[in-house]
Amino acid sequence: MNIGMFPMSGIRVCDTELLRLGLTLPGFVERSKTIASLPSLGLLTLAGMTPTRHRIQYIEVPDEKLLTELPSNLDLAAISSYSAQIDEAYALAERFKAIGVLTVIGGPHVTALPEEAAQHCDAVVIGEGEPSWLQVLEDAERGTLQQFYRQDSDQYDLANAPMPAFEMLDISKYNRLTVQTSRGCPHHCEFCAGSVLLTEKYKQKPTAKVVAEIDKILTIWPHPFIEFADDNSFVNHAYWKELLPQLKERKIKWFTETDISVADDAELLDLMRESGCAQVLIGLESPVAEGLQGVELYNNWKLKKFPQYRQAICAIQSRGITVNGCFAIGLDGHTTDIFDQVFAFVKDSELYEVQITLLTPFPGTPLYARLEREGRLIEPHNWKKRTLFDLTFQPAEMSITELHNGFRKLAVDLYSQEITSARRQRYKRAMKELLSKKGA
Ligand code: B12
Ligand code: SF4
Repeated sequence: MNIGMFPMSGIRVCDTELLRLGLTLPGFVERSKTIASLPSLGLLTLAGMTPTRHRIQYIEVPDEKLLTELPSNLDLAAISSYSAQIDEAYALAERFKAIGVLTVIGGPHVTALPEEAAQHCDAVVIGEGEPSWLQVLEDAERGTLQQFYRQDSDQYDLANAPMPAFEMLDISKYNRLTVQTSRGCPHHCEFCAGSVLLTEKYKQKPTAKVVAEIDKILTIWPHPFIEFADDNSFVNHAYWKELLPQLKERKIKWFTETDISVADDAELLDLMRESGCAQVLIGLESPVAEGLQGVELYNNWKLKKFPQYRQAICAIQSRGITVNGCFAIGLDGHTTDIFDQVFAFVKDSELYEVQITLLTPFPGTPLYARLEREGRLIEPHNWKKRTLFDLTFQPAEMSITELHNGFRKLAVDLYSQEITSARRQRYKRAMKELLSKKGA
């Protein structure tokens, strides 16, 4: 078959004022620019396990309307999207269906809402794609494509993970490539829309497979920057202590997402730095304990960790690894003081990088279900606003306008040229001092 793989790869913000501000605020656009050029690891992985008798084209779709001409002679269009671009993904599927091309879609959004997706696509893959993909191909070839494919995620082991088809990429278009070491997370945050939506179990890929993926990337990109597409990397320290010396040998630079407990292990932090870790992104979520109450649903883990925040940031950054601290603004414990509280925390804690997002109820999350029950969702099915920057719910302790305006002002204050460079300079100074102390 001729298969087209279409990742919806745009970055979206509907709030036009914020979008305009984003264009002028240095600290705000940097991370979006960086991630905007990430490829779809999901589709590359499925491409990697596709039997060689099929021919595959990989075409990124930053905006569905820009795809004026659809590729000809396709038998199957495989589409991947998150919530924000799902309407565009459905529109693309409808265009393919209209010209007789079979369509299949996957990803966390359609995993949460398979019936919605089935109104637009011939087949919907629920959950992780790998355990269903060969069946999808066989059925498409035979003309017996089913409407839904669902496999028990417990049955799929990352020890069987295929090698992603990185060779399909035009590497000149990317400034980072993604590699996944794990799926899931042992915590259960109410708003989490990451891979916990795909698998309940925390799974890890054997280190030998991770190293093999990096070695493959090295054949197409000699000095790569790797972004680990994990939701929470350092759950199993022994695993990383086995992996990190092997990364060190390969002289790469890398970034990942983790919870704060990584700071408790000095040996691990040292190994991370030696192996090229540039930055870790940590979901701090709130600079005040009130906001963390009830966020982690199993045992209030995030609230329990709150007293260690400043010390942990210091421990990580003192290794020369910068911390990108993320805050979800609008948590139920947040009042109109939250904007000043975030600003003050960023200043005192000496965070190098900060990411503020609005708390966002994504479909399939416990947060979405609760806010729906409480009648607090604004335009519950307007998926294009699930961007992390558009307000989609009624906050508990302030008005919609207060949250909206406070968030914009905080973005202006935090990401201004002056504050952004002050943060960077402060970090550089601290590093210099540290090095001179070490040298003394
Ligand atoms: C890389 C990435 C991107 C890339 C995507 C690259 C691309 N071209 O597709 C870019 C930069 C474009 C991006 C954009 C956005 N992102 Co993003 N991104 C990520 C990130 C960092 C890693 C995702 C990843 O690679 N996962 C690994 C792969 C293997 O998993 P997967 O994609 O889910 O694929 C598996 C299954 O879902 C399934 N599958 C997926 N697609 C398909 C298709 C078919 C046909 C089949 C059969 C199966 C299948 O099989 C795959 C293998 O099992 C995550 C955070 C994280 N650490 O995970 C956020 C994340 C996915 N992004 C998120 C968000 C909110 C956004 C944006 C809205 C940001 C913005 N304001 O613009 C946009 C939305 C774009 C859209 N299409 O709607 C949320 C998603 C929430 C949600 N449920 O919608 C996440 C979870 C971050 C977060 N914590 O909130 N993102
Ligand atoms: S710690 Fe992060 S990845 Fe884990 S459940 Fe919470 S938000 Fe999701």
